[in-house]
Amino acid sequence: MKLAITGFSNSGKTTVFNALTGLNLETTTYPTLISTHPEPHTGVVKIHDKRLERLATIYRRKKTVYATIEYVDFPGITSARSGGDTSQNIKVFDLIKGADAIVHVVRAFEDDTIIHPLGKTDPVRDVKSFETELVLGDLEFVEKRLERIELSAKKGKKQDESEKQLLLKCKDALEHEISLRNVSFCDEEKKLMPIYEFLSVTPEIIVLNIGEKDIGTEKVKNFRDEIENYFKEIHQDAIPPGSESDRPVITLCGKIEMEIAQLPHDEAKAFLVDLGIDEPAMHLLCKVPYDTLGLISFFTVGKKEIKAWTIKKNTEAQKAAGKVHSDMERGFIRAEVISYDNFIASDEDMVKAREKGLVKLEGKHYVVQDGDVINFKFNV
Ligand SMILES: Nc1nc2c(ncn2[C@@H]2O[C@H](COP(=O)(O)OP(=O)(O)OP(=O)(O)O)[C@@H](O)[C@H]2O)c(=O)[nH]1
Ligand SMILES: [Mg+2]
Repeated sequence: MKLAITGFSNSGKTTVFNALTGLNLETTTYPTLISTHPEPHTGVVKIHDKRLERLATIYRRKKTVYATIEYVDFPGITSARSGGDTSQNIKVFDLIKGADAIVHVVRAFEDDTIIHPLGKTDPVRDVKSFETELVLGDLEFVEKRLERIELSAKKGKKQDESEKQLLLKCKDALEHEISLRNVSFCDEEKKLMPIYEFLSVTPEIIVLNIGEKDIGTEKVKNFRDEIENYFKEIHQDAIPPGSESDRPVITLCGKIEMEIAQLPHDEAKAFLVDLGIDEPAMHLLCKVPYDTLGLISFFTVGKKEIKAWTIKKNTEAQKAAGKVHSDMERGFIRAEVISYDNFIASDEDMVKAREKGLVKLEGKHYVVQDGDVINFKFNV
């Protein structure tokens, strides 16, 4: 799973990246330019899963393989409205395309010595402005694509009307500054949408980067409420609540979390208690994308390794087998499945679980559930 950390310059993206990955990249008080940092920074984090760890202590295989999140840190974007040069944005957006979700770092800390492109600290303004930049990015893309269609039509090439109609529908919304996540699409259109990798439908997690002095204060709560209310307002006529347009808001103090991420485990724990932080950002954020992206985990116990796999909700068994190996998908016969909870409830004993009939034989259309422990039977 790949998450793109992005947002306006000097919002604390690199600081948050360090907090999430435990790495120690340089943070600066001046905006980083893509010309000086053309390659984004990448950090890979294991997703801790107590269930996987429990299975590992029961089965004692050589290796335990966690699911991972890859975080990518980009230079900041600027706003056209504030008179900034937005040529960097398009380059940053090109890099973001292909990510499973955007982690949007929004500045909520105050420091007059660190210049923000939009001025005084104002998280709601930043959330709105960022959305506008995504919309403009998508609009530019749609216009180029339509131009190309126009051109090939002039050359007498056969047209794909459904593509053109979809792009025109998107263009109309984008020109009215409506983000595509707030537009309803029919099933046919939904099938076409993923190929364009539109920015304004990419799942987005908002990280409010708050000041050290503001942890646990009313001020932070207000910032958060304002953003959530804004989302509710714009979603009212569009998509029902609980759908993919939901954008979770997380608050954390990047600067402190970055320091914590560099500490040994015990020291970090004591520090967190002192500060009244329940769970470090690193762990908190690992959980969110699963919900936001509609993902689940299943487990396999092999001869050498115990492994967690990440799949989308509603994936059928045969497709899930393909995650493990393409041969397993091709030659799929059936899946032996037990839920993690049932396994634990059978005294962590597969023989007992079998006696109780809790190990089920499932066919290729079985919808894999979060926490399933699966043994795929296949033949190629
Ligand atoms: N006081 C305070 N300062 C912070 C916090 N987070 C980041 N900063 C400071 O803000 C400045 C910019 O931080 P970066 O993490 O480099 O910001 P960025 O968004 O990566 O910046 P660009 O990549 O240049 O767009 C640095 O001086 C950080 O120390 C915070 O939570 N509190
Ligand atoms: Mg940076």
